[in-house]
Amino acid sequence: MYSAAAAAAGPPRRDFISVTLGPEEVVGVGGYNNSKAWRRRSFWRKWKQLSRLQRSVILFLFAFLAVCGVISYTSMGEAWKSITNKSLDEQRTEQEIPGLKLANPAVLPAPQKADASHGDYPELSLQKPPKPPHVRRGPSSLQIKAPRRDMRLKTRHDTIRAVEELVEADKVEKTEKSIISWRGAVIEPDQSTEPPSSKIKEPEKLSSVEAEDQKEPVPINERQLAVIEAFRHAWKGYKDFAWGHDELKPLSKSYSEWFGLGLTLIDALDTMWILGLKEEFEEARKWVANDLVFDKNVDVNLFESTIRILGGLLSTYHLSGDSLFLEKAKDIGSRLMPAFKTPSKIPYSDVNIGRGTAHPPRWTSDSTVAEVTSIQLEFRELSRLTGDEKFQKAVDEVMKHVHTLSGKNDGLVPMFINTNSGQFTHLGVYTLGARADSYYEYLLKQWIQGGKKENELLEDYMRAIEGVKKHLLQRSEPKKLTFVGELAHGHFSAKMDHLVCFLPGTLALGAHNGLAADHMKLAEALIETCYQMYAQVETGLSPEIVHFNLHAQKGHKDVEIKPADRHNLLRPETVESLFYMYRFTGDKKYQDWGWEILQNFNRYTRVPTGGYTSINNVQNPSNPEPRDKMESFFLGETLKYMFLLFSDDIDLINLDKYVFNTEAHPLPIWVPA
Ligand code: DMJ
Repeated sequence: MYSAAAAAAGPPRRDFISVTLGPEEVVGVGGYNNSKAWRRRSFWRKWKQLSRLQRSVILFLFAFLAVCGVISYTSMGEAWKSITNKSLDEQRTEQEIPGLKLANPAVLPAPQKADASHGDYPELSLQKPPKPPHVRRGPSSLQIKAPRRDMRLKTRHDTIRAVEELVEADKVEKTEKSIISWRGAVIEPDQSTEPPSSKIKEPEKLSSVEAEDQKEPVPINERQLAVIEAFRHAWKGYKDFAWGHDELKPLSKSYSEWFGLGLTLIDALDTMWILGLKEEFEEARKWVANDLVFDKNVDVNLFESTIRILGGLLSTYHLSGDSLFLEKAKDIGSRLMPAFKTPSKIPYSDVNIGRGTAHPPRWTSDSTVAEVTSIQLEFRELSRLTGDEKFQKAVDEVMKHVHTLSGKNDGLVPMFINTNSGQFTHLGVYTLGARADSYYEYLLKQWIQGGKKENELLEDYMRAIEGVKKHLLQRSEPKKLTFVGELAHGHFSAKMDHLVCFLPGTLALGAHNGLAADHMKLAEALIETCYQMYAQVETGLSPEIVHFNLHAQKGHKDVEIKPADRHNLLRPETVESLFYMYRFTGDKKYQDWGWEILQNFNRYTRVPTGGYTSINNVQNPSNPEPRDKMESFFLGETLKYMFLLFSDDIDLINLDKYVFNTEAHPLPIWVPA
């Protein structure tokens, strides 16, 4: 926690500050200087400084290489064709993991949208030929489908206007001092996700997602408009009462501080980008540029600051192409690295980002398994962007170590791991909820991020899902809902955290990526359960934890709630899974369920003066007992997934190009360079 006492302590150590760029590489407001023209001039100067002999040798070498290139291209062409013509099944067989029956070939009852994307992205197969070197790299272009005639849709510009009217926001667009190209505008790919500094090594093997041609402004619908309105209402509260602070307290019109790093603002950046909220984004961007300082004597939680801050900055960098966000990401990423200096290399939970020291919680030398295994997507991406492998090395080592550990139960992991011994502790308790949840999520997502090549990750994921099926699945009464319970020292408990509702989405994502078709079936069953966790409750909002009835009793519902568990923190997991399910099946019921949830958030958690609040009692519609706190993930995740769920545009964060971190920040899937 950030405290005045801590802030008053000694001067910060600076031995882990981020890479500093030369002035010519620094991007400021209004300009980006890593221009082709600059590079051309510099290259020409160097060329002219060479002797005639040196120039001749270089020219000869180029000519020689070109001839070799032509010869080898011709001779490899046939072999390459035969590889790429292999069916997906054959390719899978080649990659099969011993002991695992991996993939049933047919995965999804794919909707027409998903089919279309298959055609576009052959990297869905496991062995994609490398891209030619001229391939452009850069941020995605988003929302790029032509308006559909059969729907009452508006263009993005219409939408923004409508929302502005709705909330009586500023009527006149101010003259734009455009910081960067906005959304559909053209961003030169070589000014975007390419590492901006010559001091930073160009990533060798991997490239980012390919930039697409710019297309029509995005059509969006009434439900998406309602999400935009909700976001702006939440943002108004944050702006009026908590600007630059971690979380809004909407009732007391104040704020709470966790790390003192503007958590809500950073978490919300890419949501604003995706929703098309230009003014809000630019204002927030200014705060990041002028006020976000990591050189602070403050303890932060490694996991939380990685998924929210590092993840948020990286995805905003990818979407906007604005290198300010990459610079900030490098800064915070470097400052988090001391966490890995432990005897076992399993990171400590807490880091002082100003002093460069790290430590476990006061009462234990354990870390949480989910925390140490759910920081990988972000650090791996940071290495790819900076060319500095230390970030990826540190987090990969954790995964490799956990892969070899004993103490798992058919792939299910305990909740704690010791930072000295590197061993699991508190053995015997297995859950897909708090303290273990995103371990499973990141196994799959790292495998996807890395181009589906890292078999140990896939092996652990597949094994774990088998473990879930074997030990944790049960059906409730009377509706026979499939749910994921917990196992404690051999005893099954019918308890399920709302957090577990990430699982249907993750299973569906795996199935979409070629894993077993029965994962999709399980996803369908589980998302129905997660929806019932809302629908069977008086406010239509899920509690934090439910207990399922295993025995039919007259007048009893499937879902039972204990008094200590009946709060709702505006969590995203069910909406997140609804989004994946809709993307992959096209079944409108998932949109309708999400719509019900949004309306209930509006009914019971919206604070008239701005913001939304978590509540203490989802069972009491006449007094849900507001808790006076808006978690940053409501803007970072819940509303973002809501907006994506209501969209019919699969290019609005295309799931064959991006993988979401556990805080809903999309990061590019790597493709071979
Ligand atoms: C978020 O910070 C992340 O989704 C995390 O993985 C779990 N908890 C919250 C949301 O519920």
